[in-house]
Amino acid sequence: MSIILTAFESSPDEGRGLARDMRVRWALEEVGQAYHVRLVSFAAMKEAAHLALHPFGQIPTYEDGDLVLFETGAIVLHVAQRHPGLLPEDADARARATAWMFAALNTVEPPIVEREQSWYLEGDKPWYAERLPGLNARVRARLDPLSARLADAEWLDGAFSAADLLMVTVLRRLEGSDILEDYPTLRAYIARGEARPAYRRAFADQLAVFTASRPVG
Ligand code: GTB
Repeated sequence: MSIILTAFESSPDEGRGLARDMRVRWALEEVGQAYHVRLVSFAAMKEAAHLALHPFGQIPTYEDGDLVLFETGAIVLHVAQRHPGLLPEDADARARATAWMFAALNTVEPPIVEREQSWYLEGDKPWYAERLPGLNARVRARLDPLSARLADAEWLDGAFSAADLLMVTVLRRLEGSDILEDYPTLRAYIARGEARPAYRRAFADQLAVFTASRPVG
């Protein structure tokens, strides 16, 4: 039985590892599970075969035998529950790590995505310059307490866990924006995540998809 993920055939992030398959690749690398990737085009994602795996026609999906999952939070949690290495053994510590997983996806990621999408969709509109300070403020309202809470700690709650994996991938979506310049603690936290061997393997694999899709010459 082998695990199969879906990922963009041609990712708009151009190999920067910002699409959400990166989280699942990283999780599987952390727990040492081999997987295959099926690349899908934007058109194929909206066709019946893919919609049977993902009701919203998105990537990533996860297949393992008869089990089909969508939503990266659910997939990473499933991987972390099935294999040692991404969640603490202690029940209370596991519950706290799960809370941080939800915090990454439900509390920290939404304003980051809203800011990013506003740039894509409205960046050329006359009102965008007026809207940007509000978008930035909502991102900072999450980064300020997160940075304060992390302080000198290496990871969110004890050892590295699925919560850090999700939080680092969420924060990476700000890379290249000037916002992170004000958060050295979070920049160092992201760098610690990116330095993990499992992250590097996952990143190299998704980059190889982009490199292979580029025309030669
Ligand atoms: N909540 C779902 C999850 O966590 O799995 C969200 C899944 C999702 O948004 N998938 C995106 C998708 O399939 C790809 S990752 N979009 C196509 C569609 O909805 O039709 C989001 C993403 C896309 C591109 C970049 N980028 O270019 O930097 C970053 C993130």
